[in-house]
Amino acid sequence: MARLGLAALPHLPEQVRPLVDPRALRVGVVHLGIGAFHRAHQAVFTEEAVAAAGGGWGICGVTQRSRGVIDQLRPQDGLYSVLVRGEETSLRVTGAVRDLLFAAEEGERLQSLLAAPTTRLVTLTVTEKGYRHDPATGRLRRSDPDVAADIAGGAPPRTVVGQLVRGLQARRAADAGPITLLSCDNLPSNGAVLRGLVLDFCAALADGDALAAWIAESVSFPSSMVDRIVPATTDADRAEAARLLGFTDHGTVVTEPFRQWVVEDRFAAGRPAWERAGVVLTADVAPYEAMKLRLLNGSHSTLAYLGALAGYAHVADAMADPGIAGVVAHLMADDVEPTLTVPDGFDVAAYQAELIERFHNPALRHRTVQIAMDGTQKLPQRLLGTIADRLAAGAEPRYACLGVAAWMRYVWTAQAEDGSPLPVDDPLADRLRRLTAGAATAREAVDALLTLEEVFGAELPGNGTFRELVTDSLEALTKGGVAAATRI
Ligand code: CS2
Repeated sequence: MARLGLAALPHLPEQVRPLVDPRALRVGVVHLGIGAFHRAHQAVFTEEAVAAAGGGWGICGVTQRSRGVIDQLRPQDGLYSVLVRGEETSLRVTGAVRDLLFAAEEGERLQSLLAAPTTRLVTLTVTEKGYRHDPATGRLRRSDPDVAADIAGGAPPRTVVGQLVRGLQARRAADAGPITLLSCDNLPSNGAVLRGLVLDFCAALADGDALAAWIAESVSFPSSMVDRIVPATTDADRAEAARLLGFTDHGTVVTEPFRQWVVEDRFAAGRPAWERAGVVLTADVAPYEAMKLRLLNGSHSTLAYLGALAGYAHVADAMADPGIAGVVAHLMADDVEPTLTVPDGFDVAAYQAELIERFHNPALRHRTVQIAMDGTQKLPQRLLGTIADRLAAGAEPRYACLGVAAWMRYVWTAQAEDGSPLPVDDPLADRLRRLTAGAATAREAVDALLTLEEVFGAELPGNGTFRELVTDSLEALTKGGVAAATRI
């Protein structure tokens, strides 16, 4: 079977062709972190916006560490299909990605692209750990060897913040005009966090003050909330895409029907007409962000750790366990909901019901260990904020604390209840192993892990109620397993 690419377009069934002519689309967006999520989310919205209202908003997708996506998409002229799995399955080829770049090998090209007047927007999905910040404080980790190398002028820059600052430096020198940097990662106030990190980096440079002053005038950092569940693509997904296309597609991505994007409308140099594609453009993203991070991602992480420990490979299998499903429902309604400021006219109960339905989607094979990754970078915004708010209100956030305890059990034992190994994939994995190596009891494991100040902050570990709730849950998980701990 031939491979997808521009030459295949005339042979594709009408309903699966891109909405725009990829050949006619100029690059105006540089996207850092072109993984599956970007391809199933922002790229799709952007293509629809261009189809509705025009504009040179083609995307140059940048990948950081591995050539994987380049090798998938370059031979396909940037084309790939999005396979949507819900009650029915549908597929369409996206034509928004017009160029690809491997940052580790093409540092100069990345810098020129960031300095080009035609580039007016940079978007990012580099995952939580890609920001190289302390999750508890939001500050740049200057002790990180890659960050230190980038500050010292190493080329090409190895970190995302280093790439951005070097690109902005070149843009200022070229007098190429204003630009917007739009974070699309699952972090609260992601725009403000990115801005803070860029300025932290500037502050470490000899000529950083002038650059920081130019950034204050010329660069905007809107926040955004992104939502679409995008599990890793499987061989079965690729086979299905090939069947529907009549061509092989090495870059296909699989996702659910639901999609949402709420963006703070503060762009220094224009933007695609995303509102034509259903994006919500608003003055304040914060309430949406908190809702999504605490309800969806907080539940997701809790489900992932409890599910993986109990031996469930996929989210939908874990949701079929009444104990785990009960914990998720209570976590949302009892612990998270009272902490939220719900946007006017928003039905938060319906939102929760919809989330539960999305988690049950049997057509999505979303692996629990995929979500379990990088827990130290995810817990603060997903569960610890909820816990801190409820404790301050005098309440006992039992279910959120059970989520934290499940993470502890996962990283402490690195195995499921049936003894099979679980991967602890985390930038702090070595620290986690060292901290818990000597723990013989649940209480010792809790005491050891709560010393991670960059995750738990300085105050929360000193709260006795928190410590007891987490310890009780970890004891229940240790003695009676997930079944005992989730008996409500
Ligand atoms: C998940 C998210 O992997 C994870 O940590 O919780 O990727 C989640 O699927 C998305 O945020 C949904 O929008």
